[in-house]
Amino acid sequence: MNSTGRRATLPAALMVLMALAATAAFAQARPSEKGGLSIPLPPGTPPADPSYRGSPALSWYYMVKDADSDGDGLSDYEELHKYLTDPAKADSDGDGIPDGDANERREYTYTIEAVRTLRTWYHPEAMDDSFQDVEVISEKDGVLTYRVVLYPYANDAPVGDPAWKAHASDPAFARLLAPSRTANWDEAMRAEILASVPAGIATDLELARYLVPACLARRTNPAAIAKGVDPIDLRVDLRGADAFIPPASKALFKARSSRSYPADSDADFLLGMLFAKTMFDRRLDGACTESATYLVAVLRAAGIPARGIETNALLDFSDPKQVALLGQLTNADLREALRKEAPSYNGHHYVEAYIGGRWLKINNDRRVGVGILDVGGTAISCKCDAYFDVADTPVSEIWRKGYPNPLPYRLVSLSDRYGPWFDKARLTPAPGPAPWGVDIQGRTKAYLLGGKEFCEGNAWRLEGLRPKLCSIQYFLPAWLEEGAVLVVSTETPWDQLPGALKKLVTREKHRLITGDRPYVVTLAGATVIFASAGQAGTP
Ligand SMILES: [Ca+2]
Ligand SMILES: [Ca+2]
Ligand SMILES: [Ca+2]
Repeated sequence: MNSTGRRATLPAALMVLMALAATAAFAQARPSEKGGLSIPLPPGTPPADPSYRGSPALSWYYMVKDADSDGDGLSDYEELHKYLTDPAKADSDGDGIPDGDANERREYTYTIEAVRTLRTWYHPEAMDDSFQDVEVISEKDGVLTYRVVLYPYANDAPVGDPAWKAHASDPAFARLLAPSRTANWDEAMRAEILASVPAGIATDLELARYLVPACLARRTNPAAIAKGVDPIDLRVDLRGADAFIPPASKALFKARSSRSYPADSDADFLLGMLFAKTMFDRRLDGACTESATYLVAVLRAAGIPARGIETNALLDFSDPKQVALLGQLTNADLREALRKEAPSYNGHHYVEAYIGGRWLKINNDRRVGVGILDVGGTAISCKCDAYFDVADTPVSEIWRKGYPNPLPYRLVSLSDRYGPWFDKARLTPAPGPAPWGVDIQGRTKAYLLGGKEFCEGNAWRLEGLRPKLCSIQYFLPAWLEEGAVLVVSTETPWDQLPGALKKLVTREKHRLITGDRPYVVTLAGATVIFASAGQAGTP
């Protein structure tokens, strides 16, 4: 992208051309291999739409148009949350070059610059978001070469935009609310979801923060397919009138007899594996692709526009040349986190929901408002596509073309940079491994502070508080309000305690807090409980 005019609206004619090109490219993509498995889908299954690319509903098009108070080409929101430049000064550092310049944008934060290639499955206008700036270098023979500047420490903050529902009458936008081929839902599912919502939830953000953990937690039945195997491994092609399992993965699909969920037929098994309504009704667990489909359907049924996103790892770890590029990174935390990634394909599906006029990322670990760090097993995720339904995408086609070699992405060059005005204290979230938890703001009444195990082990003990699941990424005393509850793991070391708590609990006292019993103190009208895993109990 250029230095100004970000989030520029794609010309309508260009979008039509892109849609036509996509249609032409995928119209003949239906597989025809002999020996595959063709499975009829139930009558009434919505069709797939392989021409989804280019839809404004999958870009940043509908996002609330923020003010640019200083006229430097960057919105106030982007300056506050992504670039960390001054939203009131067109030239934050006074060097004569405005903040909107591609380099100036990187001077107040930490960024990674990479050149990557993506094969076949990509969607440039959907890749540009709150965490990455994308510039297309070339598009040739189904391969996109692009430069990306990643802002790993950017963050999204929802705002109220009461006018957003006006978009719902726009046909492109309405698709973000409608049932689609696998992200299907019906009135019965909608009614069951809405009936479960406690009183007092007033905004879409509160609703998402309630529904995401609640609907993920209701999945108590074992995954329809083996752990680590998902529809991508099975290469299911759902773009045609029926589902097609190619010969290469037919045996894997048929091996389900050893799985714990009983399914009578191929069609029944497929429904439980891939279709949101069936997952919801059967309370089935699943891997990331199914979870994304499931969450998209749950959110849409509840009236929150949602879409799936495909991300992949920064590099192909099976290629020593690409791994060697990690040596270019000066950020040791990220460099080492990347080196620990699995040396194989590492891609992830998660969700973007349109809340308060912004696209917030939602992950299947219950986090609402997550970024690009430490998501789905990737130290940094690079977004390559957004879609209405995973069935629309060419994932099965790509995977038939020789997965795992070659992988559909490659890192060509890599560097990182701490801007000269970089100030660690201004980053939210702070650098380091992304902690587990939902970003808490608003009316939440309970918070958990501690490691992943502690939070997961105790979240459900707080049922009865609103919302039912509460957790915390970063402790901000301002969030503590009269009547709120903060549960802190006794495993939390002294130096990791929030400053406000340190003032309340002396170092000596902290040493005395053991796992024997919850230790209760009050702070600014809120109750603080130090507890070990499994004993937070009812405050
Ligand atoms: Ca500005
Ligand atoms: Ca500025
Ligand atoms: Ca400047």
